[in-house]
Amino acid sequence: VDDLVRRVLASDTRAAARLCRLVDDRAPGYRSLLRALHGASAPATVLGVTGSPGAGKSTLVDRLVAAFRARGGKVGVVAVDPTSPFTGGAILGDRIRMQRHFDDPDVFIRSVATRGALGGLSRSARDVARVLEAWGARVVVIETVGVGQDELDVTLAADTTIVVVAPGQGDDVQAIKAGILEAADVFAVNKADRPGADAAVRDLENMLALGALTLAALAPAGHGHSAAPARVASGAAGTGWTPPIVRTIATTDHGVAELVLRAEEHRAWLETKAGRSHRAVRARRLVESALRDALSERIVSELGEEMDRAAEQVLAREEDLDAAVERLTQRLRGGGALAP
Ligand SMILES: Nc1nc2c(ncn2[C@@H]2O[C@H](COP(=O)(O)OP(=O)(O)O)[C@@H](O)[C@H]2O)c(=O)[nH]1
Ligand SMILES: [Mg+2]
Repeated sequence: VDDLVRRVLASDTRAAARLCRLVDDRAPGYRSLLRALHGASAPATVLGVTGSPGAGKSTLVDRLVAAFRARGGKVGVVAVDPTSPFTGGAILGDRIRMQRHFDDPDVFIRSVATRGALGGLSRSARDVARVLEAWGARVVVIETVGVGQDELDVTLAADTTIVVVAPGQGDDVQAIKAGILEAADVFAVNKADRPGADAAVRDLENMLALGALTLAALAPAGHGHSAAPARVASGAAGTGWTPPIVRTIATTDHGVAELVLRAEEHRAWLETKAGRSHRAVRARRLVESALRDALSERIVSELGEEMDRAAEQVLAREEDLDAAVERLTQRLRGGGALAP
């Protein structure tokens, strides 16, 4: 085993930081280093925290980290920052929000930025979460803005996803993208000190009562060719999971203990029969999402120039679009390994 890998597994923080940088840079050989981590450490509980910008995710993550640290054990945080390929933008604010943990050697906070490549974000976030798990984190919290499929896919790697909803940002619950709400295993209605929190809770309750949200996101994607089990029964049937709603005030820690409790209940539910089939559906979607990302990368790296030429021909009506796609697909079939 590589020396760097050995040091990460021995909880060497500097080695973990170095491996994270190799992941960021997609340095040659980094995937085999990640693979060497497989199964080499105890699995961490992965907690996703998602929601609209400004909802209070980072403030809440700071509180969650404190709650997990109070029990002992290392904690990792992966902050997904879509705004900048460099560590500017939101991360500076997040640094302030999570400041008190920066001095704690048992808390590892790492930001992941987009490189513009399709699917790059969810893959990088998963990769960094793997490094933090290998470093010894018992819990890895992934904060991500719930905009765009790529970021929502980040939550497929989480055991439990907390969706943070806040009143009074002009985004009442109805206006929040359905995809975000459907990712929820637990809802945090944050900024409960502000007017509108009760209305937000009511809206969520109504949506849940209508069955609109209960695990709906886990219906297998695609067109009926899925080998995954059917959708998990809704909470009404008594066998499934209905996302609980917790009022929180992240700035004062109010409700955070209950939020942790609900997340743990969900984690325990995952071990039940219904929970296991839920995980099977999610794992199937994770594999599909990861495969799609890998193929997208391969398409761009292997066929970039040919796509340009095909575009010219299609534009000049020298070639039919379907024919061009068929031709390019054939080229891809003859290609090499999926991993870059
Ligand atoms: N009044 C109030 N403000 C909050 C609460 N939680 C977070 N905030 C504030 O909301 C702003 C955005 O918080 P942040 O954690 O950065 O949100 P994020 O973009 O979702 O990560 C900050 O100014 C926080 O201090 C809360 O429960 N009540
Ligand atoms: Mg944030």
